[in-house]
Amino acid sequence: MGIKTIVEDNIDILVAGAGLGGTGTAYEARHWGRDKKIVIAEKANINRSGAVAQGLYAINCYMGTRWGENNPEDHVRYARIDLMGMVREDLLFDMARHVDSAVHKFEEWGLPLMRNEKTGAYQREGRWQIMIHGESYKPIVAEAATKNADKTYNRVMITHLLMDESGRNRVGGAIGFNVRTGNCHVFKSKTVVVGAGGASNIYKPRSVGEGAGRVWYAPWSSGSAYALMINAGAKMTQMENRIVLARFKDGYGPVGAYFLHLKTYTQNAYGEEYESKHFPALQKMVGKEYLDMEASHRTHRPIPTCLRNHAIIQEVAAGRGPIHMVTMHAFQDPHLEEVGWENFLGMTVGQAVLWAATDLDPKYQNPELTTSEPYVMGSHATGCGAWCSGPADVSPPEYQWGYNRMMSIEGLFGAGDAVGGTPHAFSSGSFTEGRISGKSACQYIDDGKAEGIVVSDSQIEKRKAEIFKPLETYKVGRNEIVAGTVSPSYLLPHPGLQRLQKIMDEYCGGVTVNYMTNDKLLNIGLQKLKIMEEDLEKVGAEDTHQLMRAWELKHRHRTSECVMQHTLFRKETRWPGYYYRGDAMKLDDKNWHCLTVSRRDPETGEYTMEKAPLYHLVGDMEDKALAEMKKSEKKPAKKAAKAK
Ligand code: SFD
Ligand code: AMP
Repeated sequence: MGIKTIVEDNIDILVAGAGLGGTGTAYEARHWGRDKKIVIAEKANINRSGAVAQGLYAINCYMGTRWGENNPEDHVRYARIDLMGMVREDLLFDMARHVDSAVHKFEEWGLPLMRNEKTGAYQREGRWQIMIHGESYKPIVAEAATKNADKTYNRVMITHLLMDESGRNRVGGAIGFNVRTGNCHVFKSKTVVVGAGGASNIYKPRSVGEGAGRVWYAPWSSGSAYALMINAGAKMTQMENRIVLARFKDGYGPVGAYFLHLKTYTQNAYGEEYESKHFPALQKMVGKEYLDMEASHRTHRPIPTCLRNHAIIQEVAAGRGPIHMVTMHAFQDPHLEEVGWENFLGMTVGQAVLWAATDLDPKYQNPELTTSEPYVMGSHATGCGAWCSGPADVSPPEYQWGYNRMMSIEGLFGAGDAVGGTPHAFSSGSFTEGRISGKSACQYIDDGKAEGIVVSDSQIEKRKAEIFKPLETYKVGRNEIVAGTVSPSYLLPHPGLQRLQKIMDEYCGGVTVNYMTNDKLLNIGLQKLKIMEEDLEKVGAEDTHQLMRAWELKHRHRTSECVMQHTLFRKETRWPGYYYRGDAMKLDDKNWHCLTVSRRDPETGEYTMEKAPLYHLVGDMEDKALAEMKKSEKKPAKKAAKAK
C-alpha cells in the first residue's frame, strides 16, 4: 500500500482528542511531568474543535467555595438526585473538589467571566452555573494545552488504540490517519488519555433533509471515545443512560440560561401550566424518594432533568402541544432581552439565526420547545462512559484498582464524556477530569508501570490495512458502475449513517417511537446491528474526508451496539423522559439500585454484562441550602412559642 506512515515514538502521554478534557490533560501533565513527552492527536483543529467549538455562554459546574456558595458534597447530592441515584459519587466528588481551580485558571488565561457587581463574585446563572462571555472559550484552553504539549497533531483521527503485546492488559499507543493528507499516523506511547468526546447523530435526528446536520451536541461528536475503548476491551458503565434534552425547536438552543437566569417558564399550547399534572402518575412510576414535589418545592431542588422531559412528552402526546417557553415577559426587560440573544450568539448561533430568519422575536412571541433525539455522552445530565478507577482517599475497593481515572486497561485513562458515572461535569468539570488524568498518567509512568511495552510491526500493519480499506473498496467498486453513486459492492458512509440512525431510533427508543422500547425490540435491534457490522466491512470512501466519515460511522455503530446491550440489560425504566422500557415501566430499586458494567471481548465480539455496586458515599445529610431553609422555618415557630 503506497501510504506514507509517520511514527511518533517514545511518547509518555498521548492525548487522543483534545476538547475540554484533553486540553486539561496536556496542561496538567506538563506540571507533573516536566521531562515527559506529551503529544496531542486531534481530529479537527484544536483551536475550534469539540463541543465547545462555537463557544459557551455559561460554565455549568462551579462550586464557588471561595465565595462560600457550595461545597463538593452539595454537588454530589445534586447530581445524584438529577440522575435518579445512578452516579459514581467518588469520581463526582473528586471532580467537584478541584473544579473551581480550573475555572480560576480560565479567568487568568483571559476568559471573560461575568461578575456580580454587588458581591464581586462570579455572576451566577443558577446555583451551579456562572455566566461567561465565552465565544473564545475553546481557543483559550487550546492555547494552554498546545503550549504545554511537545507536539500537537491537528486533523489526525485516531481509529484504534494499540495494545501492548508483552502479555499484560496494557495500552501501547494509538493509530489513525490525517484526514487531509491521508498519511497514516502511529503513536507509540506509555499512556493514552482518551478525550474524544460524546456521540451525536447515532439516533435519527428530528432535523432531517432540510435541517440535516443541525443537532444539539456537536455534529462531529462521533462516539470515537466509546468505540476506541470498547474495541480495546475496556469496561464501560451506564451506557443505557443516554440523554434527551428539552431544547428550543429546530435550532436546538439550550434552555439553562432561560430557565435559570431569565426566569422564563413553560406552558402548553393553551397557556396552561402542565408539569404538575403529570407528576402524581409519574410518582407512581418512580416512587416518592425520586419525585417528591412537596420537598422539591420547599428546598428549591430542581426536578430531575429526565422527569421534566417526561412531562413535556406526555403533554404533547395528550394533544396539548406545542410546549412554549414564555419569553414575552422576561424580554420586556432590555437587559434580559440582551442576555437572551447573546446567550445564543456566543454558543448556538444557529438558534439566533433561525429566529431572525423566521421573524420570530421572543419579545413578542413565545418560542416552541421540544425534546431532542437521544445523545450518548457523559458530562451533561447523563453519565455514559468508561468504568474508571477512583481517587485512593475516597473510593471503596470496587471503585479503585490503581490510578485515578485509569480504566480497566492499564495505562489507559479518560476525561470528560469518555468517563462514566460522572454527569454534571460540563466543560469545566471535563477539563478538571483531564487534569486529574494527566497527573495520574505521570504518576503511573514514574512508578515504572509502563516499562517493557511491546507493539509489533505486524499489529501496526494489520491496523493500517484495516484503516485504509474503505479507499480500496471504493476504488474497486466504483469501476462496476458507469454513473451515479450506488454500487453493488460498497456502502457509502452517509447512507450507512442513516441506516444506523433508523435502527437506533426504532429499536432503541428514539423520537419517532416516543422514546419507547422493550426487550423484543432491543433483541431485533441487536440482530440488525450485527448484520450492519458485516456490511460495514464493505464501506467505501471516495477520498480521505469520506474515510473519516467511514470511521466515524464505524465508531458510532460500536457505540450504538453498547448502548443497545446496556438498555437490554437494565430491565426497568430508571429515567422516564430519557427512555421507557415498555416491558418494565417502573423504576425498580429492589433489582436495579446498581450501576451497569459491560465488556466486549475484542476477540469474539461477545458482551459480558454485570451489576456493580452503587455506593452513596456522600451522606444523605441535607445540603447547605436546605439547612438554611430549615433554620428560617424554625424561627417563627420559636416566636410563636414565646408569644404563648
Ligand atoms: O448550555 C477526536 N456543554 C456545556 N458546558 C458548560 O459548561 N456550559 C454550557 O453552557 C454547556 N452547554 C453546551 C455544551 C455543549 C454544546 C455542544 C452546547 C451547549 C451547544 C457541554 C460541554 O461542552 C461538554 O461537557 C464538554 O465539552 C465535554 O468535553 P470532552 O473533552 O469530553 O468532549 P469535547 O469537548 O467535545 O472534545 C472531544 C475532542 O475529541 C476530538 N475527537 N480526536 C482524535 N481522534 C478521534 N477519533 C476523535 N473524535 C473526536 C474532537 O474533535 C474534540 O476536539 S449547555 O447545553 O448546557
Ligand atoms: P441546558 O441549557 O439545558 O443544557 O442546561 C444548562 C444548565 O442548566 C444545566 O446545569 C442544567 O442542569 C440546568 N437547567 C436547565 N434547565 C433547568 C431547569 N428547568 N431547572 C433547573 N436547572 C436547569
